Amino acid sequence: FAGVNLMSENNISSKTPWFPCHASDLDNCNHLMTKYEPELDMNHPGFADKEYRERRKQIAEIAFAYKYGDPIPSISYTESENATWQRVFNTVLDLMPKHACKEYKVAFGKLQAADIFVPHRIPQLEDVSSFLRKHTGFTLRPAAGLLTARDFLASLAFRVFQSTQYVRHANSPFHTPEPDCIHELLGHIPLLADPSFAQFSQEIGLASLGASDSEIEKLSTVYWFTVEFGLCKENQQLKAYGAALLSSIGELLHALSDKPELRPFEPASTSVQPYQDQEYQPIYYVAESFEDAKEKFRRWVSTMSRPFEVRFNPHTERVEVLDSV
Ligand code: TIH
Ligand code: FE2
Repeated sequence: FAGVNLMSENNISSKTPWFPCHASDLDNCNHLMTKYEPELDMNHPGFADKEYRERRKQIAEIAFAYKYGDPIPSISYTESENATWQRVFNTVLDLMPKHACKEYKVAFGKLQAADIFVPHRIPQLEDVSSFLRKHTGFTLRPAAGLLTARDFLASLAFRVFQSTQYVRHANSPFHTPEPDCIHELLGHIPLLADPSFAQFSQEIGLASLGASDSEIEKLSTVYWFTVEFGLCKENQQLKAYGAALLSSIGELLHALSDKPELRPFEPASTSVQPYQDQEYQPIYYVAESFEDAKEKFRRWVSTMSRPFEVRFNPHTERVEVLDSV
C-alpha cells in the first residue's frame, strides 16, 4: 500500500458536504434548478403552450419515479417531436464533417451503424445507455430538467450521465437555453462513447464529491467551457467538441465565426470566468487536445483544498475515500 488508507466515513469532516458513495445514492441527486422552465419563464417558447407544458410534466414524472437499476422507460414520441429531431439531426449531418472533432465523428458513425441514430425517430435512452455501457461504461439516468451543478457533477463520478428525456419546443429547433434530449443525444452521447473524453468527464465528477460550494462553482464553470462549449485544435484547425455547440447549429456557426473571443483553455483562469446562459457565448476556450485538457485539469484539481482523495471502484460501483498523503 503506497501510503493510502481507506478512511471510515466518520473521518470525513462534518464540514464536508454530503456526497453519494454508491451509484444507488444518485436516487437522491435529482434536485432541479428552476431556471428556464416553461411553467415559470415567460420567455420560454413553451410558456404560452399548454399542451407543451402538459407533455413536459408527463415526461418529468418518469424521471421523478426512476430508481437505480430500473430500465429507463420508453417514450412514444409524437410525430411533431420526431420531426424536430429530424430537423436538427439533418443539420448536424451537414455540418459535422467540417466542424466536429474526429472523436465525435467516429462515435457518431458507430451510433448510426447500431441503428440508434436515424433521422426519423428519437433514440430511446435505454438503447443509448446500453450502447454507452459497451463502449465506456457510462450509463444514463432520466432527469426531469436542469439539475443543480452539485447533483449533476456527482453522477459523473460514477460514469452516470443524467439525461433529460423531453423535446425542445417545435418553434426553436436550432437553439434552446435549456437542455433537452436532442441536446443530450446529439451533443453529449457521441463523446461519452469516447474513452478519453469519458475519463475526463468522470474526473470532473470525482473532483466535485464533497467539494465546497465555491469549488463546485469553479468545476461547473470548467464543465461549461469544456464539455458544453469547448473548441479544440486538429491539424491547426478549430473544431467543436462542446455538446451545446454540436446540438445547436445557431451557436456552432457563431462559435466558429470571427465574432467571439477565443482563449486557450487554462483551468485556473477558465474556472473563474463568469458566463451567461441565455444567449450565445461571447468567449470560448480552445483545448490543444483531450489529453492536454485532462492533464491541465488534473494539475489544477490537485491544488483544491479537499482533505481526502476519492477513487471509483467499478466492480462495486462505489466511491472509496482515501486519506490524502
Ligand atoms: N443551447 C443548447 C441547444 O440548443 O442544444 C442547449 C444547452 C445545453 C447547455 C446549456 S444550453
Ligand atoms: Fe449539456
